[in-house]
Amino acid sequence: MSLRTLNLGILAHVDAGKTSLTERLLYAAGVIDAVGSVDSGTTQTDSLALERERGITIRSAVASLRIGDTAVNIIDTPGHPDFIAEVDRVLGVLDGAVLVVSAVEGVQPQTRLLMRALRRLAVPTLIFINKIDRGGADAERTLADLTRRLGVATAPMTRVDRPGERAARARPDTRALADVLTRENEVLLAEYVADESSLTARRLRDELAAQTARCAVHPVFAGSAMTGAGVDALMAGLTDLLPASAGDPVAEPNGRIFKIERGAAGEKVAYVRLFDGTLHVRDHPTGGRDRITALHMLERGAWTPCDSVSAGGIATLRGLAAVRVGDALGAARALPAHHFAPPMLEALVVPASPGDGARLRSALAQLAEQDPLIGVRADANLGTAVSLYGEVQKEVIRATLLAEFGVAADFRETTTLCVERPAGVGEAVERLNTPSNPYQATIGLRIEPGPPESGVEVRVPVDYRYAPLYVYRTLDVFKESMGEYVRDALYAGPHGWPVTDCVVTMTESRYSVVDGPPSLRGPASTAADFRKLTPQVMAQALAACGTVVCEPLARVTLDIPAWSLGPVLSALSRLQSTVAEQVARGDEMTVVATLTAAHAQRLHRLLPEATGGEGVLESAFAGYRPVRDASTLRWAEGSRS
Ligand SMILES: Nc1nc2c(ncn2[C@@H]2O[C@H](COP(=O)(O)OP(=O)(O)OP(=O)(O)O)[C@@H](O)[C@H]2O)c(=O)[nH]1
Ligand SMILES: [Mg+2]
Repeated sequence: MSLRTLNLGILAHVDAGKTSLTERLLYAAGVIDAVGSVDSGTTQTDSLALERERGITIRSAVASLRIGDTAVNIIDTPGHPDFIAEVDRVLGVLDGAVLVVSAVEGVQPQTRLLMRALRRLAVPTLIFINKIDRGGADAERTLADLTRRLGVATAPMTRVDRPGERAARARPDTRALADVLTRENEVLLAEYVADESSLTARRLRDELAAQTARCAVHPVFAGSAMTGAGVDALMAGLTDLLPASAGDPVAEPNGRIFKIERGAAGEKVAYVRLFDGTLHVRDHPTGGRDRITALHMLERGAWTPCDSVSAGGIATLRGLAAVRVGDALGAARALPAHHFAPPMLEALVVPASPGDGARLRSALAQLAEQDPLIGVRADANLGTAVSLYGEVQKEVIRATLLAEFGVAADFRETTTLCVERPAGVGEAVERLNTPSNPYQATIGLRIEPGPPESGVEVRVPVDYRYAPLYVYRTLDVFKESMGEYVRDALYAGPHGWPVTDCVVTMTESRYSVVDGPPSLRGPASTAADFRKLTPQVMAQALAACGTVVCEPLARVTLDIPAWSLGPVLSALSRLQSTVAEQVARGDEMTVVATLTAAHAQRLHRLLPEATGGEGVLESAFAGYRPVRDASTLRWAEGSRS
């Protein structure tokens, strides 16, 4: 029997029941003998101490089970918006997904955000309406809510008896299927009109799988992760309706690292999804010197050592010291842009005891490696700043620093994370053997504005004769190293924010050697000379062009009761928002507006009062804009410049 592999993501708004559902699936498939619970901290996938304590998922976790001839790798993801970066990385490695929606709360902000991302990436997705056993559960209303608020075609697969009771059950009911499927397929519609009985159950199921695979429709199951109701039907749906992974095991290896953790001995453990090819122990899949020292695959719930892994599955790799989350392995694949907004907040982090600075920085660097969307910036004057999605993440980082690294640290107030863009073109040069230059190197740099959201581009059009190749081995290594020094130097511009959306060109480069011509004679230049001189020249070039501080904008979508439109619009105007859209739908309104990220935070806090607790806010990154009102940044300009 040949085994298919399905890499399945479980996604949802916080608390919808992803971890409970994962646990229930593992139990139903016989992987575990007893169902653990989130509330008592005994589930398979919420395994971190902090997750068990708080009852929320913080990191994505992988588990596996077998359904018939399908090996399913389940990735349970966090739902809290502060941990969206975890979901971001996982999206690119999925064959299919289950989007969980609570039958009590219905569609929530994160539900919409995730559904949009899943559809953008064309990930075939089933929907599970969970918690049908809880008081107030209404699967019919939730289904209507899904169709209306997510704007997607849904195919109901089950019907709920006794909703809201412990005894609630979901039974298969696909009477609406022909109707849903013929809407998308005219050939099927013609057959249906000619002869209703031509659409056999088999035919409908194949058509449903085909439409699900191209995200034309989303099959909707209902049930309860708590009681297990409806879970069998969902499991059948996973194998019948979602496409298994395809990949060529003899092609060149092509994989993506989507998670990194530390093993028991502190070693780096990288999780890879292998799309093509085969990896063996002792391979060098990164092109560098690092070899794979051990490979593990999940087999019926347990990580099992193996000699090789082939296309399709998920494995852990040890021995690759330099890999980071998001890295491509083997045959290069263009890295996709992030699927969600970058963090818009930042806070300074300071050690509780002054002597702990170095340990704090090294611990933060390790955390950032597990999660590259967590930016850590070190600045001689300001200390260390961490970019953030929100307050819960801040608490989690603080607790992690203490528990895993033994470093007590405090965060200062959270502020908006701004950027600086060059205001024009700036150039500077420091030459060898001149009084202002304490280093043995000549470096010239020019900085100019790049397109918005283009990041930093570094160009090093330097001839090999002007690069100290006895230090850097090859010209490419020199160029890469210069690129790194420049990026490091751009961590903080004249106003203390990271400099971005610019092109930096190396305009001059010279080194000295003991027996060189007079202008280039001196102690042999070292890498440290180039590394240390770069920030000095960069700072001069930045001072020459000047920079514009820009703050992040948020585009918010507000779903509010119609009666609250007045108070909401007046709050939006106080917060200097631009209202782009107002749509009335019965006694509900949707308002779309753009405002600064700092004001969006405030709106978030004002909303419950303005809408009697009924309003829902969803916010997305909408680019950067020059700061108009520096006071919105709180300590930003005051203590930084
Ligand atoms: N009554 C009932 N409660 C449920 C059900 N599923 C989950 N819960 C409860 O809902 C809460 C959240 O469940 P989790 O499984 O942690 O939800 P999650 O989606 O994994 O949450 P995060 O990972 O933190 O986003 C817990 O208290 C669960 O016991 C269900 O089907 N019925
Ligand atoms: Mg969870």
